[in-house]
Amino acid sequence: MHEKISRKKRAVSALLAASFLFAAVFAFSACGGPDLTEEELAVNDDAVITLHGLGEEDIELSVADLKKLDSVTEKAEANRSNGEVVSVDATGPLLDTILEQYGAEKSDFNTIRFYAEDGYSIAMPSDIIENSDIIVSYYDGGAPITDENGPVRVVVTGQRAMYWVRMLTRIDFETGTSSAMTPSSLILLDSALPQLTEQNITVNGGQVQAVSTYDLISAYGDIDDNTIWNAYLKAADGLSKNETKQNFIKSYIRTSGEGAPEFTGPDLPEGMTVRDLVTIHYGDTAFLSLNRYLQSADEQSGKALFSDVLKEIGSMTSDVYLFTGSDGTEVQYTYDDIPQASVFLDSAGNAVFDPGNGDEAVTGLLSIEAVTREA
Ligand SMILES: Nc1nc2c(c(=O)[nH]1)N[C@H]1C(S)=C(S)[C@@H](COP(=O)(O)O)O[C@H]1N2
Ligand SMILES: [Mo]
Repeated sequence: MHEKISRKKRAVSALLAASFLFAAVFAFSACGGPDLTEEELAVNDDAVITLHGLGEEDIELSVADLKKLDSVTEKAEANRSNGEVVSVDATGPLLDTILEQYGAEKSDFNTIRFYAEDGYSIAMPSDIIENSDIIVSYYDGGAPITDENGPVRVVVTGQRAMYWVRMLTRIDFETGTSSAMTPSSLILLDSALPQLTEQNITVNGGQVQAVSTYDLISAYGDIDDNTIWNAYLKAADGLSKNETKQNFIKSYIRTSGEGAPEFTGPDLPEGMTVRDLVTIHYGDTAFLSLNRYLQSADEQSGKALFSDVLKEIGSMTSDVYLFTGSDGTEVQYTYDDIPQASVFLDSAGNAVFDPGNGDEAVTGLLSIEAVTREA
């Protein structure tokens, strides 16, 4: 009798132990992601990313190297430009942790640019660098990141998916201050683009009409200026991008259809295009789409004060400005003499400068130049 009970007891406790073990294993695998062997977890260990700008020489970091650093695991979501949601459960070191190894920190840099295997690249501006967790992830959902997404993906919590660079190959750390935001001349794209040769280019299998940025800069900017490294693009929805000169110069501006003017090109990955361009800054030349600017800024009056246009393109401060029309007309005004000056599009779509003092307007306004710059 006694023996029987104790045998039963033993059976019960064995069952309890087994179910406890089962539950524990189940719970473990549920939070640890898929059950993968060491070998399966290590498939990408030899993949390498390059860090440029942290010292004299470039640094090569393998996935195996990344795994040796303290890591975080975060579930994150981001919006694609088309409204869809990208979600990940990312594991990897924070960019801060990587930088720490080299005695650097995020705030040392003005811009950090990420490059991918497929030609995609994006510059991250300093406000995003400062205010977000940047995870250099090697696992998604506890498993190595495959195909189009990996082996390494940048995940920037709370920021647009365009910063979540898949197939990461290289990170450039740039220290130079962002120059170029104080132009000395402004070109109106509304007048400039029609003067240049339109080309038929193929983008995503479709034909579009576009003007090459090389032609645009050759005609209105300084194509031979070797001190220019970047172009700055701003769109009607507030999106701003910093593009390498190299990528900028080999691309195009689509001139018609929805979303025009659009920065695009046959060789530009889809995610790098910028629709509804309002401004482009290239060296000390600024380009403005008056059409897009008026739509985004002040639909009611249909015109913009000259002083607001100056603000939009960055402080192009001067005592005197020269206004030039496509037909060669030139007028010059002292800033203080034209407080009511405005620009607008006439019914034929021509950009017009109205000095607002009773003088004749300039129709087909092509450029505005700062003649005497304030010291
Ligand atoms: N390598 C690479 N990464 C990229 C892109 C790309 O074209 N190539 N597109 C970016 C853009 S614009 C978006 S919206 C997201 C889309 O994320 P998904 O490809 O996971 O859907 O990836 C970003 N990362
Ligand atoms: Mo995107």
